Amino acid sequence: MKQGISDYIQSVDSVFILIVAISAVILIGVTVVMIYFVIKYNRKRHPQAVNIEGNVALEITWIAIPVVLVLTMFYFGFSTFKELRIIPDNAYTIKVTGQMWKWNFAYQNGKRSDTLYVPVNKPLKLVLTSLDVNHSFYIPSFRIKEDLVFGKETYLAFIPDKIGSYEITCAEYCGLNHSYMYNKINVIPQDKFEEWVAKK
Ligand SMILES: [Cu+2]
Repeated sequence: MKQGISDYIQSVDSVFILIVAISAVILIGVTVVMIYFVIKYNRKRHPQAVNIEGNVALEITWIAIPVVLVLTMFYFGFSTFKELRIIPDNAYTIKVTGQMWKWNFAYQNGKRSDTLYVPVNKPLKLVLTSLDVNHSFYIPSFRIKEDLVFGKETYLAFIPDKIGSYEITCAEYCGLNHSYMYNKINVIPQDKFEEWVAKK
């Protein structure tokens, strides 16, 4: 990610509003036309059905409009998502391990914790994996979500640019105590982080 998380949050929210708006237009459009046709072509007015043999212009239109709408949603959604995959050269790497039913975070010097501590304004690369089933690393406040898969490493990058404490949760049902996979990410000043991470 080249931008801070605040800008990313805005991008994701804009895409969300765009997709909801397009969906609303489709929902209302289809419903209105459907009701109109139900009234206009009801049995009393048109007792005898007329067979229509096809209409090329109409068929092209009803293919083209949905294709444009769907590709618009895909374009903005994917270009926003791609930001998570841009790893800055100076990124600090943290290994995230998910297991039934807890998180484990490993820092570059080998320190481990179950609550995530990160320095503010520092690009981060999270490398995620699972020890058992599929989990999903989710920080709702940051609009970040990435699956953890057994036997495979996934990754994402972001720059936390606001100090504070935010929720981390598992967003993929992973068994009986799925709801225990709840923790915090604490974004703290750089010097505080260095002090914290140096303490074993
Ligand atoms: Cu889980």
